[in-house]
Amino acid sequence: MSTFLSCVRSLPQISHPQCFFALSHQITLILFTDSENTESCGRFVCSLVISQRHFRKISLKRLWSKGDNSIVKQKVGVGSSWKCGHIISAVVLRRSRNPNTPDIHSFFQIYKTMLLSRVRGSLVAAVVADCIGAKFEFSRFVNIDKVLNAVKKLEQNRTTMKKKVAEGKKEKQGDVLSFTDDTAMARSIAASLIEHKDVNVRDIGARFAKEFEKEPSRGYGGSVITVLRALADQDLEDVFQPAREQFDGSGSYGNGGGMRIAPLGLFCHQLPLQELKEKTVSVTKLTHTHPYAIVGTLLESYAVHLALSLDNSKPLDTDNFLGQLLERLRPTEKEIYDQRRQMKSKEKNSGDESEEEGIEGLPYCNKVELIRDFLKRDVDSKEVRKKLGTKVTALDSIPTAVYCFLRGASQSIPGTEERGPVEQTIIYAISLGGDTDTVATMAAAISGAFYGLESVPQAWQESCEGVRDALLFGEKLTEIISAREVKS
Ligand code: R7I
Ligand code: MG
Ligand code: MG
Repeated sequence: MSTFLSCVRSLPQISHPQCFFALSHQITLILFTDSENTESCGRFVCSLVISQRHFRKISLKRLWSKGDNSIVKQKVGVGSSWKCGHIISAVVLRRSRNPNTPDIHSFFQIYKTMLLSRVRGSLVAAVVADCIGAKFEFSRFVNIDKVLNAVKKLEQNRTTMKKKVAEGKKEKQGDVLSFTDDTAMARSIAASLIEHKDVNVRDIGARFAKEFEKEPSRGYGGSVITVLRALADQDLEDVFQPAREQFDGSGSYGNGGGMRIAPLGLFCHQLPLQELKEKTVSVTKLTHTHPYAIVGTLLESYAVHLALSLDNSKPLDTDNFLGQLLERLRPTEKEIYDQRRQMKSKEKNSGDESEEEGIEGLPYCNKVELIRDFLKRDVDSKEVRKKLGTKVTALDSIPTAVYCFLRGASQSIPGTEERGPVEQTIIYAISLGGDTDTVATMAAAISGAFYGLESVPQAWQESCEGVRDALLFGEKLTEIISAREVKS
């Protein structure tokens, strides 16, 4: 048994530090976990196994009926070095006579392949949404038809080009849409995470600055450029200082934190939520210190992280998604505002906690509740623009991105019925107008993490700058996620 367990331990880990697998008598695979992510993790593994058809799932109830917890533990040989918590899922690996039955190693290989598709799906969908959305940013009259015409044109161009190549004519590159600041900054975060295998704010700040210096006309926010110039100073003692000084010390509440955060949400796959929260806050504070920008960025990183963790073998349960999102967001939003009030009152040295000007209640949670209501009825674009917003400010765009993802997942966007959910999400987000590249990129990052790369049309991928890099970043991030050492 001990040789057997050490063999199990050496398997590519499924990457949650508190997630362990044990194999008993080479027929039973049981997932043990103490983590807060147990449910989704368990469901994901079960569906993966079932999808292979060589395995038969037995319910927890049936397992219990065969013995109590201690017997199960004993049966699978769980030793003291194994963290065994709440058993949330059990599957039986049936020994098949079929020589093609995947063994445990190919089981993990399948898991990795699926993860790769979803990590890449998120990054690539975000890039194409930024590229396609950029053309419409702040243009006054946008609607579904205009966006559909633009994507159809792009698709036709690719078809024509392929035809020409097939006829032996010389390949022309065709029009390639450029990405904007949203992608430029997300790439910096992805590249830094890959190099350092963790968040290194100084490095991310330096990359933001270098990227801006190299290509300043990618459409950066009006005020953030001051911060980016200051971050170029390698001797800067406190990297958060320039951002703190924005807007007379209140910090920017633009959506620039949220538009670039997806790689971090993916990177933190199956890490504890606390880590995701802390890392998101520090990356945001490099440019945006206003609590609205911080909470908005957290909403986006939580949404990407959650989308990646959910079982995508069945249609998304939008109500459940919102419920889980709110469960994460509510304590976080309260905590961020409380911290800000304490900081401000300390600054004033008054002793009592004064209300931060303009911050009342939990506006992000209220907007997420509004999304729940919107999904239950047929809401027109005008109402979405008015109540959720499509502005450059975080509070008026990040919840909108979550809504666009869920609306696309519900496949209820008129005129786009024949298209998949990622396409619908992107087209719909852009059709709302306003900050089109940014709302679309944030919505697409969530959607791609759930539906995977296959949901992003090839023609779109071939028409946008930066897709090849996104594929590469996706591959490297997946390697890091799946090779993460199990911490005991
Ligand atoms: O947030 P940020 O990086 O901008 C991102 C947006 C995306 O749409 C990109 O596609 C790109 O177009 O820009 O840049 P910031 O300059 O920090 O914020 C954007 C804008 O929000 C600012 O230029 C201000 O107009 C507004 N803003 C504020 N206005 C008043 N008071 C942000 N914070 C404040 C504030 O505290
Ligand atoms: Mg932009
Ligand atoms: Mg924008």
